[in-house]
Amino acid sequence: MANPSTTQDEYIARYGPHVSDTPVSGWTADMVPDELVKTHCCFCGMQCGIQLAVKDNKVVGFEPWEEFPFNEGRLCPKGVKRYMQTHHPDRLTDPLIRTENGFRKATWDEALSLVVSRIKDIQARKGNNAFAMMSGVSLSNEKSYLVGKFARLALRTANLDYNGRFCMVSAGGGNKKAFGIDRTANSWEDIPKAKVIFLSGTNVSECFPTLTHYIWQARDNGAQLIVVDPRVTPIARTAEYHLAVRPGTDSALNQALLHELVRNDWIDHKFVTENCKGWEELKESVRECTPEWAGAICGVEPALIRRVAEVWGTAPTSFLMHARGIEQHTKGVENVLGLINLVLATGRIGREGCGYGTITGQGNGQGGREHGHKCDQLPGNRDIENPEHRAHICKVWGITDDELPHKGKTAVEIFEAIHEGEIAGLINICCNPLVSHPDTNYVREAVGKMEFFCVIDFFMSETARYADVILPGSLHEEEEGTSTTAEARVVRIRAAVTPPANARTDTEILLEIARRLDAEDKFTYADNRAIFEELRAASKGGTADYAGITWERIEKEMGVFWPCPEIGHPGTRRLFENGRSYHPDGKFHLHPTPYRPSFEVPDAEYPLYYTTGRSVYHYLSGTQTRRIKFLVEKCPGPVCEMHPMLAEKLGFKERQIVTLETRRGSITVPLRVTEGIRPDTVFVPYHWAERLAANQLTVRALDPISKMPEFKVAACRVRAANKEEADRLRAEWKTLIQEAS
Ligand SMILES: Nc1nc2c(c(=O)[nH]1)N[C@H]1C(S)=C(S)[C@@H](COP(=O)(O)OP(=O)(O)OC[C@H]3O[C@@H](n4cnc5c(=O)[nH]c(N)nc54)[C@H](O)[C@@H]3O)O[C@H]1N2
Ligand SMILES: Nc1nc2c(c(=O)[nH]1)N[C@H]1C(S)=C(S)[C@@H](COP(=O)(O)OP(=O)(O)OC[C@H]3O[C@@H](n4cnc5c(=O)[nH]c(N)nc54)[C@H](O)[C@@H]3O)O[C@H]1N2
Ligand code: SF4
Ligand SMILES: [Mo]
Repeated sequence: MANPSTTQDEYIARYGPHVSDTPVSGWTADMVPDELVKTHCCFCGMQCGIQLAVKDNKVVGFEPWEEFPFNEGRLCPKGVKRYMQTHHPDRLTDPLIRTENGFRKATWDEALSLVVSRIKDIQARKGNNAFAMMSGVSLSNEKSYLVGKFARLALRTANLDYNGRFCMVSAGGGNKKAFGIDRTANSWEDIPKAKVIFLSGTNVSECFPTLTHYIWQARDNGAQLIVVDPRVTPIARTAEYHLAVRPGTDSALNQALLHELVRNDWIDHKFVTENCKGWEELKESVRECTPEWAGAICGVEPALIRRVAEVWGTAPTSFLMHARGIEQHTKGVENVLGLINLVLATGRIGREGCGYGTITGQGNGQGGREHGHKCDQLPGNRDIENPEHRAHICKVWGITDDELPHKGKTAVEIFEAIHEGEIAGLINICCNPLVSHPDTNYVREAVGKMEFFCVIDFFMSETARYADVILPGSLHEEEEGTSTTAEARVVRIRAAVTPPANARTDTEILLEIARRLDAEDKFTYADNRAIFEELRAASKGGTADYAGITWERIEKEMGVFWPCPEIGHPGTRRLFENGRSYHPDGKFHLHPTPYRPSFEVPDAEYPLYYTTGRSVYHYLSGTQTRRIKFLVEKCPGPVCEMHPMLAEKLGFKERQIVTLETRRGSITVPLRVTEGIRPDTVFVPYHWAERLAANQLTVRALDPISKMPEFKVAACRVRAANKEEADRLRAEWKTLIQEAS
């Protein structure tokens, strides 16, 4: 539990600007809200509690929700301004159909008839799998579950995948291999109790600002901090030990750390012998992996690796966390397993102050990856190819096995199949691949080749611009439901308002399409609660078991942690307390993770590492935050971070406009010269579209297990921008600032 004695003011005074400095919105007399609705922020996986202030069916502001135990009223700049999107002038409120001269407004009946006739036509000619669906986990659990069922039973296609494929799948793959379950092992309550905090590949202060509070509490309690990141992120600035690895080399570092643990016998022998499988093989795999060997690969001093191994090896308690910095690689699963090996070798899991967790990114990145959004998965985190798992879901859905499609293509593979003409139609809900998919120029070509493309969104995203039909859907605060936070706490999302004008809820849209596709009998829900009730039954007996969770319990208990198999069950804050994993043999599985290079590494032609990530002021593909003036003024567009030594070598100055190039594309951006990055690496945040998209440069190479793209490593070169590029950039930034309101 967060320390209740730290008030928001004290917090800001102490820890700086990454948390709201406007804790209470001042209401003028004519603005006093009708109602304060207790719900959660629509953005990241922290799912901070917030109260939305509602007046005349409009969200007019917010108040902190201090009783919600995770964040106790604290919010970050995005959370503070989130309400501004609800009635933003850019909201789509009517269905739109593409014509030769752009989009025209249509009635719902006309738009839906067109969607359904095109689905039927494509499927009749090319087979059911020629029509695919892409989804996203900003959607609630109810909507995620509904999308999974909708794709399989209404569209009758195997080809459904989701934007978690760009986000959580390497973590999920590693966690399932090691633990047999895919969630963080502990609730955040264990963080302040740990004496060593190890953060690998996560910029927590900018990406999960409210989680940082827990790390600061651990610091107050005497914890030492280890950070692994090619950049000196705000949290790295405060760490005792910062290992600025070369992008893509974490597995060498992890092996060397384990080598040192073995050499110094900082191993929990009882735990590895009794509770783990694969120790001898793992130990053997790191025999030659000395700090000197790893240091040369990672660009880190061997002495620092030794010291960090000692700090980790001799810690009484510890909490290790990682995020996309180590996961978005062609060896993302291996990187996850390499870190889990460090936790298991020292036996520091499953007890107070001893924890491990991947920090889930998107709002419902946890729940959304459990209930059937993925091409290989069914609700309850069941395996779509496991006959027993299929039988359970067939029973709940009232179908036979031959009516349930098998495993389909993953996200990047869907766009490749579109490129090849194998997939001819797509419904895209809650995803903006023209910004967030690797190699966006390739995606644009793919999208242009489709026979029919339908987007369900509340804003005209860059992807929606390429659609044949756009259906105006709903925001987080416009539907009842639940979401599952990064610590596996299932929380209640409350409908504060109804969708404006002619817009509809996402659920209504999907149910109506299902009805028109003659699948009405499978989708007879009275309301979203009925969907949750079915989800409970569908998840029962799976690893992500929600059977004991009800909407009432969630409200009363301020969230319930899964697994929660029965109504009387308290929920599970800390996994593995009995020393057993979720594998049938109950053992924790250790896996050797030998180092191998990234798909593309710098060479004479492209001599620098290109890596990408986030800014505190923007969210994902930016559709939602690029429209909010406050955030755009703070951060109008992407800038490239570059070390002064590199800038000097290349003859660049601070704020100079430069062009970065890889084998796939180029981007023109201003330079930020900073000592906070390795001299062989440049960093660009990815929240912008078209010619400002960082993903024009990234590579479509995938992790073989998780099919996660390698967003974090590409080889690039940088040159001064020419006049035309620089003028265009200035015009683009001006437009970005003008368009926000
Ligand atoms: N402000 C903000 N917050 C967000 C989001 C957002 O868009 N904006 N998105 C949310 C979502 S969906 C997600 S997934 C999370 C992401 O949260 P994070 O994973 O914390 O954020 P990223 O910026 O993607 O990457 C984290 C760090 O990885 C480092 N890195 C790059 N390459 C490597 C490498 O090879 N090894 C190591 N060790 N580190 C490397 C980068 O320098 C960066 O600082 O944030 C969530 N929160
Ligand atoms: N280069 C690079 N690329 C990356 C990453 C990186 O670190 N580097 N990170 C990756 C990660 S971790 C992620 S999570 C992805 C995210 O990538 P995307 O999923 O493409 O990003 P979003 O901005 O969430 O796109 C969601 C779209 O759905 C809409 N939307 C949001 N909520 C709802 C809703 O409730 N209903 C409906 N109907 N629509 C909604 C938004 O308006 C937006 O247009 O990007 C990935 N791409
Ligand atoms: S930390 Fe995440 S959930 Fe909390 S206010 Fe910020 S964006 Fe929203
Ligand atoms: Mo993400």
